[in-house]
Amino acid sequence: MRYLTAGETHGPQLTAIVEGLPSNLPVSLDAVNEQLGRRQKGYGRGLRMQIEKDTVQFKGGIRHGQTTGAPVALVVENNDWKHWTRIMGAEPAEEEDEGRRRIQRPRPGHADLNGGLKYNQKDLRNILERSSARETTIRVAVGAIAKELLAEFGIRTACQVLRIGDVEAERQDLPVDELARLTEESPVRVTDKAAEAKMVAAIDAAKEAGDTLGGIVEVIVEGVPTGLGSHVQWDRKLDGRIAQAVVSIQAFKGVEFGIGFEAGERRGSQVHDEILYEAGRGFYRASNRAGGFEGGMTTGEPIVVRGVMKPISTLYTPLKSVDIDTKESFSAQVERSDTCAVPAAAVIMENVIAWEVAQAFMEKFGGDSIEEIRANLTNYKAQLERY
Ligand code: EPS
Repeated sequence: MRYLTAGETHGPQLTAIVEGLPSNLPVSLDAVNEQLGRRQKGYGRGLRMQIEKDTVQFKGGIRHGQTTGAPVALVVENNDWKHWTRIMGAEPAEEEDEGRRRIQRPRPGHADLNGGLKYNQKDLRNILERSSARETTIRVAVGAIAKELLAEFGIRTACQVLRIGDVEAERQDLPVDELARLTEESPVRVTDKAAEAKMVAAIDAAKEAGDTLGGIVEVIVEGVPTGLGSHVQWDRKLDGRIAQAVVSIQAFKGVEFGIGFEAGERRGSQVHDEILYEAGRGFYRASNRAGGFEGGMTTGEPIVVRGVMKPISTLYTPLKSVDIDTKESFSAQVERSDTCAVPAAAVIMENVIAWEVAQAFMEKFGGDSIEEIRANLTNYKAQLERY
């Protein structure tokens, strides 16, 4: 399976084409819109989320609520486009047109300067528009379909926020369904109520100061069969693919599995998970410090991944930058932005990981229809029992 996205933050729409989905997968507008709605929520978001009410349109590959096996085309329109038609229109514009809202002061931390140099663009808006985290809207729509595919086979996902700025939430080891239910009720996607209040206060304080906050989020995937991914080739290791997907989310700077970076501090005996066996249950691990992976393959224990998001780079108290025309030092351009998008980032990470797991699932059990995949999975489970 593969997909590509297109579209700008203030363009008419975001688009994705998803190739390789099996036929007969039930997909509903409501299921995708639910994920889009989750992505829009969270304390600390800016004005843009009040303009948008992200809803998906199915433009190909889905008929009467099910996939047909053809490429699935997804569209999310930008409500804000109506204010940007002259600035962002595809038709030629006069060079001097004041309405272009040209950007010549690159914002530190964004793609602006590197992109401008690389693509030889003197209007950095051409970089900003595509590099914006708005693009995650359509990636979440794709991930929502991946979640539907996984759910068909009993694989479920959830996310939680573990840190915003200097406030850490207590991590509870909960089954995914309960974690999903509890975090959904929280404006900052935590289960720890004391931390929730402190996080809200920290976001308010950062906003007051014209500053931004990052944080750490976690995604858990339960019900994954043993043996997704492979040790035999570097680019087939599923933990490696998930790591790439996580760091590809705008503003993400790092990723870890299970106990993660703490493994560098502990002795081996305090890191590895002992193997046990029980008739009926099969092989399992006494603990899950590995976060669900050994040798790039799933162990059958829950996948536990954390990602770190840096504070959003657009600051209302801008940092120093250099004007690309005059080469003089200036304060960077201020563009509308969010104070904190960490709760939304958790939802994005959940959906991009759902895609990676679904892709690996299709590589292992892949068939052209849900029925064929189900038969392959049943056959594999029987093989594991005979092992
Ligand atoms: C976003 C939409 C954007 C920002 C944010 C994410 O809307 P606008 O730029 O029109 O205000 O709110 O993007 C960033 C802060 C960023 O740095 O990319 C969204 O839909 O999530």
